[in-house]
Amino acid sequence: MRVLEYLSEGVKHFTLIDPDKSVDYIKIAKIALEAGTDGILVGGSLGIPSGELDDVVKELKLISHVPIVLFPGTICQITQRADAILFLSVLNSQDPYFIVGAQLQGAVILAKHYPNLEVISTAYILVGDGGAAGYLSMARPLPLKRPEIAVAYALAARYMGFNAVYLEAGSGAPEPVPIPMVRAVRKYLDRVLIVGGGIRSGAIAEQIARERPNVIVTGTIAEEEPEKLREIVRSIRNVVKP
Ligand code: 1GP
Repeated sequence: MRVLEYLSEGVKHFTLIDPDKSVDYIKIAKIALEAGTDGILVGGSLGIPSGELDDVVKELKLISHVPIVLFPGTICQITQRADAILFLSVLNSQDPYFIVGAQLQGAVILAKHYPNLEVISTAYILVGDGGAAGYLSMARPLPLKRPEIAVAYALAARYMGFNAVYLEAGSGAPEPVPIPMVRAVRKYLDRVLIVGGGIRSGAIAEQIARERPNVIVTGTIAEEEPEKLREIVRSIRNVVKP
Protein backbone atom coordinates (compact mmCIF):
# COMPACT_ATOMS: atom_id res chain seq x y z
CA MET A 1 0.00 0.00 0.00
CA ARG A 2 1.25 3.48 -0.85
CA VAL A 3 1.89 5.70 2.15
CA LEU A 4 -0.61 8.34 0.98
CA GLU A 5 -3.33 5.70 0.92
CA TYR A 6 -2.27 4.50 4.38
CA LEU A 7 -2.49 8.06 5.71
CA SER A 8 -5.93 8.53 4.19
CA GLU A 9 -7.54 5.81 6.32
CA GLY A 10 -8.76 6.66 9.81
CA VAL A 11 -6.92 8.78 12.36
CA LYS A 12 -3.31 7.76 12.80
CA HIS A 13 -0.64 8.70 15.30
CA PHE A 14 2.84 9.51 14.00
CA THR A 15 5.92 10.08 16.11
CA LEU A 16 8.34 12.78 15.07
CA ILE A 17 11.97 11.86 15.48
CA ASP A 18 14.43 14.69 15.08
CA PRO A 19 17.89 13.10 14.98
CA ASP A 20 19.45 16.54 15.27
CA LYS A 21 17.83 17.11 18.67
CA SER A 22 17.85 13.60 20.02
CA VAL A 23 20.85 11.31 20.19
CA ASP A 24 18.67 8.60 21.67
CA TYR A 25 16.39 8.29 18.68
CA ILE A 26 16.39 4.49 18.61
CA LYS A 27 15.25 4.39 22.24
CA ILE A 28 12.49 6.91 21.46
CA ALA A 29 11.42 4.96 18.39
CA LYS A 30 11.23 1.74 20.42
CA ILE A 31 9.05 3.41 23.05
CA ALA A 32 6.81 4.86 20.35
CA LEU A 33 6.47 1.52 18.57
CA GLU A 34 5.62 -0.23 21.82
CA ALA A 35 3.01 2.45 22.47
CA GLY A 36 1.44 1.57 19.11
CA THR A 37 2.38 4.54 16.96
CA ASP A 38 1.33 4.14 13.32
CA GLY A 39 4.34 5.76 11.70
CA ILE A 40 7.52 7.72 12.15
CA LEU A 41 8.36 11.12 10.73
CA VAL A 42 12.07 11.82 10.53
CA GLY A 43 13.25 15.38 10.28
CA GLY A 44 13.71 18.73 11.89
CA SER A 45 14.16 22.40 11.20
CA LEU A 46 17.94 22.46 11.28
CA GLY A 47 18.76 19.14 9.77
CA ILE A 48 21.60 16.67 9.53
CA PRO A 49 23.77 15.66 6.56
CA SER A 50 22.13 13.19 4.18
CA GLY A 51 24.73 10.46 4.90
CA GLU A 52 23.86 10.57 8.56
CA LEU A 53 20.14 10.61 7.76
CA ASP A 54 20.68 7.51 5.66
CA ASP A 55 22.14 5.71 8.70
CA VAL A 56 19.33 6.92 10.98
CA VAL A 57 16.62 5.63 8.64
CA LYS A 58 18.51 2.38 8.09
CA GLU A 59 18.60 1.79 11.85
CA LEU A 60 14.95 2.74 12.26
CA LYS A 61 13.95 0.35 9.47
CA LEU A 62 15.56 -2.53 11.34
CA ILE A 63 13.28 -2.10 14.36
CA SER A 64 10.15 -0.71 12.75
CA HIS A 65 7.16 -2.26 11.01
CA VAL A 66 5.44 1.10 10.38
CA PRO A 67 6.10 3.55 7.52
CA ILE A 68 9.03 5.94 7.89
CA VAL A 69 8.34 9.27 6.27
CA LEU A 70 10.82 12.08 5.73
CA PHE A 71 9.87 15.49 7.08
CA PRO A 72 12.70 17.62 5.71
CA GLY A 73 13.75 20.98 7.09
CA THR A 74 16.23 21.48 4.25
CA ILE A 75 16.73 20.06 0.77
CA CYS A 76 19.61 17.92 2.09
CA GLN A 77 17.33 15.72 4.16
CA ILE A 78 16.54 13.00 1.64
CA THR A 79 17.27 9.27 1.65
CA GLN A 80 16.00 6.44 -0.51
CA ARG A 81 15.68 4.25 2.57
CA ALA A 82 12.47 5.99 3.72
CA ASP A 83 9.01 4.96 2.54
CA ALA A 84 7.95 8.45 1.50
CA ILE A 85 8.78 12.13 1.80
CA LEU A 86 6.50 15.03 2.72
CA PHE A 87 7.28 17.47 -0.07
CA LEU A 88 6.56 20.58 1.95
CA SER A 89 5.64 24.05 0.80
CA VAL A 90 5.27 26.62 3.60
CA LEU A 91 2.21 28.33 2.20
CA ASN A 92 2.25 31.14 4.75
CA SER A 93 5.94 31.94 4.45
CA GLN A 94 6.85 35.49 3.50
CA ASP A 95 9.91 34.24 1.65
CA PRO A 96 9.27 32.63 -1.76
CA TYR A 97 12.24 30.32 -1.16
CA PHE A 98 10.14 28.33 1.34
CA ILE A 99 7.07 28.27 -0.90
CA VAL A 100 8.65 27.20 -4.19
CA GLY A 101 12.42 27.90 -4.20
CA ALA A 102 13.59 24.97 -2.08
CA GLN A 103 10.99 22.84 -3.87
CA LEU A 104 12.43 23.42 -7.31
CA GLN A 105 15.89 22.54 -6.04
CA GLY A 106 14.56 19.51 -4.19
CA ALA A 107 12.46 18.36 -7.15
CA VAL A 108 15.52 17.99 -9.36
CA ILE A 109 17.35 16.04 -6.66
CA LEU A 110 14.35 13.76 -6.13
CA ALA A 111 13.80 13.09 -9.83
CA LYS A 112 17.45 12.40 -10.58
CA HIS A 113 18.58 10.53 -7.51
CA TYR A 114 15.52 9.18 -5.68
CA PRO A 115 13.01 8.25 -8.42
CA ASN A 116 11.44 5.50 -6.32
CA LEU A 117 10.74 7.54 -3.20
CA GLU A 118 7.02 8.24 -2.79
CA VAL A 119 6.45 11.99 -2.83
CA ILE A 120 3.51 13.44 -0.89
CA SER A 121 2.98 17.10 -1.73
CA THR A 122 2.09 18.85 1.51
CA ALA A 123 0.93 22.37 2.20
CA TYR A 124 2.61 23.26 5.48
CA ILE A 125 0.74 25.94 7.40
CA LEU A 126 2.22 27.42 10.55
CA VAL A 127 -0.21 28.37 13.29
CA GLY A 128 0.12 30.32 16.55
CA ASP A 129 3.60 30.08 18.01
CA GLY A 130 4.98 28.35 14.93
CA GLY A 131 8.10 27.18 16.79
CA ALA A 132 11.51 26.94 15.17
CA ALA A 133 9.93 25.85 11.89
CA GLY A 134 7.88 29.05 11.74
CA TYR A 135 10.84 31.25 12.57
CA LEU A 136 13.28 29.60 10.20
CA SER A 137 10.86 29.47 7.28
CA MET A 138 9.95 33.16 7.67
CA ALA A 139 6.32 32.25 8.20
CA ARG A 140 3.61 34.62 9.32
CA PRO A 141 1.85 32.15 11.63
CA LEU A 142 -1.93 32.20 11.63
CA PRO A 143 -3.71 33.78 14.62
CA LEU A 144 -5.09 30.98 16.81
CA LYS A 145 -8.57 32.50 16.86
CA ARG A 146 -8.98 32.85 13.10
CA PRO A 147 -9.99 29.41 11.79
CA GLU A 148 -11.38 30.99 8.62
CA ILE A 149 -7.88 31.95 7.53
CA ALA A 150 -6.76 28.33 7.99
CA VAL A 151 -9.74 27.25 5.88
CA ALA A 152 -8.75 29.71 3.15
CA TYR A 153 -5.22 28.30 3.07
CA ALA A 154 -6.49 24.72 3.12
CA LEU A 155 -8.87 25.43 0.22
CA ALA A 156 -6.05 27.08 -1.71
CA ALA A 157 -3.95 23.96 -1.07
CA ARG A 158 -6.78 21.75 -2.30
CA TYR A 159 -7.34 23.73 -5.50
CA MET A 160 -3.58 23.85 -6.10
CA GLY A 161 -3.57 20.05 -5.99
CA PHE A 162 -1.65 19.30 -2.82
CA ASN A 163 -2.05 15.75 -1.48
CA ALA A 164 -2.03 16.85 2.14
CA VAL A 165 -2.29 19.82 4.49
CA TYR A 166 -0.20 19.96 7.66
CA LEU A 167 -1.47 22.36 10.35
CA GLU A 168 1.60 22.96 12.49
CA ALA A 169 1.70 24.80 15.82
CA GLY A 170 5.46 24.23 15.98
CA SER A 171 7.44 21.64 17.84
CA GLY A 172 7.24 22.33 21.57
CA ALA A 173 4.57 25.00 21.04
CA PRO A 174 2.81 26.24 24.19
CA GLU A 175 -0.58 25.62 22.57
CA PRO A 176 -1.62 23.05 19.96
CA VAL A 177 -3.65 23.91 16.88
CA PRO A 178 -7.05 24.94 18.31
CA ILE A 179 -9.93 22.48 17.98
CA PRO A 180 -12.22 24.95 16.11
CA MET A 181 -9.47 25.42 13.54
CA VAL A 182 -9.03 21.66 13.00
CA ARG A 183 -12.82 21.29 12.78
CA ALA A 184 -13.20 24.11 10.26
CA VAL A 185 -10.40 22.85 8.04
CA ARG A 186 -11.66 19.25 8.18
CA LYS A 187 -15.09 20.41 7.06
CA TYR A 188 -13.69 21.79 3.79
CA LEU A 189 -10.66 19.62 3.13
CA ASP A 190 -11.12 16.30 1.36
CA ARG A 191 -7.39 15.57 1.46
CA VAL A 192 -5.06 14.14 4.09
CA LEU A 193 -5.02 16.45 7.11
CA ILE A 194 -2.03 16.30 9.46
CA VAL A 195 -2.05 18.14 12.80
CA GLY A 196 0.93 18.59 15.10
CA GLY A 197 2.79 20.74 17.56
CA GLY A 198 2.28 21.20 21.30
CA ILE A 199 0.21 18.04 21.89
CA ARG A 200 1.19 16.79 25.33
CA SER A 201 -1.70 14.78 26.76
CA GLY A 202 -4.15 12.05 25.91
CA ALA A 203 -7.04 14.43 26.58
CA ILE A 204 -5.87 16.93 23.96
CA ALA A 205 -5.03 14.17 21.47
CA GLU A 206 -8.53 12.75 21.98
CA GLN A 207 -10.20 16.12 21.39
CA ILE A 208 -8.23 16.58 18.19
CA ALA A 209 -8.95 13.00 17.07
CA ARG A 210 -12.70 13.68 17.40
CA GLU A 211 -12.33 16.21 14.57
CA ARG A 212 -11.06 13.38 12.33
CA PRO A 213 -7.76 14.65 10.99
CA ASN A 214 -5.87 11.80 9.32
CA VAL A 215 -2.65 12.10 11.28
CA ILE A 216 -1.81 13.47 14.73
CA VAL A 217 1.91 14.06 15.24
CA THR A 218 3.75 14.22 18.53
CA GLY A 219 7.48 14.68 18.97
CA THR A 220 8.58 16.46 22.13
CA ILE A 221 6.50 14.31 24.48
CA ALA A 222 8.37 11.18 23.36
CA GLU A 223 11.62 12.83 24.41
CA GLU A 224 10.41 14.44 27.63
CA GLU A 225 7.72 12.13 29.02
CA PRO A 226 7.77 8.94 26.95
CA GLU A 227 5.31 7.22 29.30
CA LYS A 228 2.64 9.67 28.10
CA LEU A 229 2.93 8.40 24.56
CA ARG A 230 0.97 5.26 25.38
CA GLU A 231 -1.83 7.41 26.82
CA ILE A 232 -1.86 9.61 23.69
CA VAL A 233 -2.02 6.66 21.29
CA ARG A 234 -4.70 4.98 23.41
CA SER A 235 -6.80 8.15 23.46
CA ILE A 236 -6.70 8.38 19.67
CA ARG A 237 -7.67 4.69 19.38
CA ASN A 238 -10.57 5.26 21.77
CA VAL A 239 -12.07 7.71 19.32
CA VAL A 240 -11.36 5.67 16.22
CA LYS A 241 -11.53 1.98 16.95
CA PRO A 242 -9.45 0.03 14.39
C1 1GP B 1 6.47 19.09 14.81
O1 1GP B 1 4.23 18.78 14.98
C2 1GP B 1 5.42 18.22 15.31
O2 1GP B 1 6.33 19.16 13.46
C3 1GP B 1 5.60 17.79 16.73
O3 1GP B 1 5.45 18.80 17.69
O4 1GP B 1 7.28 18.31 19.28
O5 1GP B 1 5.36 19.74 19.97
O6 1GP B 1 5.05 17.30 19.64
P1 1GP B 1 5.79 18.51 19.22
